Amino acid sequence: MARIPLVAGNWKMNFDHLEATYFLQKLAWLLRDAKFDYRRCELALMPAFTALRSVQVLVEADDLKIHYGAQTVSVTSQGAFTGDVSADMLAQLGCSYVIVGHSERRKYHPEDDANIVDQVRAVLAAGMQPILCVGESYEERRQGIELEFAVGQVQDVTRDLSKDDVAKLIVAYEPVWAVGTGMVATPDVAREAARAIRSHVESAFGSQPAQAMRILYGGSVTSKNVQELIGQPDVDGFLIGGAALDVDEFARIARMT
Ligand code: 3PY
Repeated sequence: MARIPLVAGNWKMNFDHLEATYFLQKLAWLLRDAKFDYRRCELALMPAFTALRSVQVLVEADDLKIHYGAQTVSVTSQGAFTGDVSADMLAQLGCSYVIVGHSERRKYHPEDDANIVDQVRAVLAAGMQPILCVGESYEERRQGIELEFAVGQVQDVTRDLSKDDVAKLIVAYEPVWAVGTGMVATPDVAREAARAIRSHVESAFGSQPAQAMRILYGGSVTSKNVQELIGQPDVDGFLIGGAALDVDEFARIARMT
């Protein structure tokens, strides 16, 4: 089964709504100029909540083929949860994706496995696709348990999901030691992790969801390392941090993927 690669920019807490709009306009212009084929590679941007409506307006007005989504979501649908944003609110803004379980959310917010499972369910129920982040810390890698750890995180989240839901899941293998550090996984490391995750899904849910599921690599991706990473079987694209804040660099990565 051919999987269309996905290049998703995780803007984290950067860009207000005007900067987001400017970035998107320039990106669309750069890609038009380069005759970018959106059917060959899907693109997505994940702005802060405050920029989502401006992104939606621009995407709809200019009929842009660029998808967008959020960086986290509430596990509840409405009510007295100050500061939270529900999955339905995001779906209403035209979001296609929601990042779930990013290592920065796991570190700075009380997002444990149970909460992450509930976020995944909320995103799926609202008709969007979760981008589930998994990956080991430096310590787990040092102990030689990195694959067990990353696969274990996928296992914990998918355990009670249906085959159909698993097929909609996107997994981003983002080793914590590579997030925002400038240290990128070698192509071998990315390939081994992606293969281990897909093999687990295949043995737990069968070949159809395993072959449908896109597995991204994340962690210090730039145009300098993207080509050898995308050449790895089972790596279906990227979740990009710092390099997604530079529109020329993001367009370069999109073209190289
Ligand atoms: C990074 O590359 O720093 C990321 O966190 C991508 O999500």
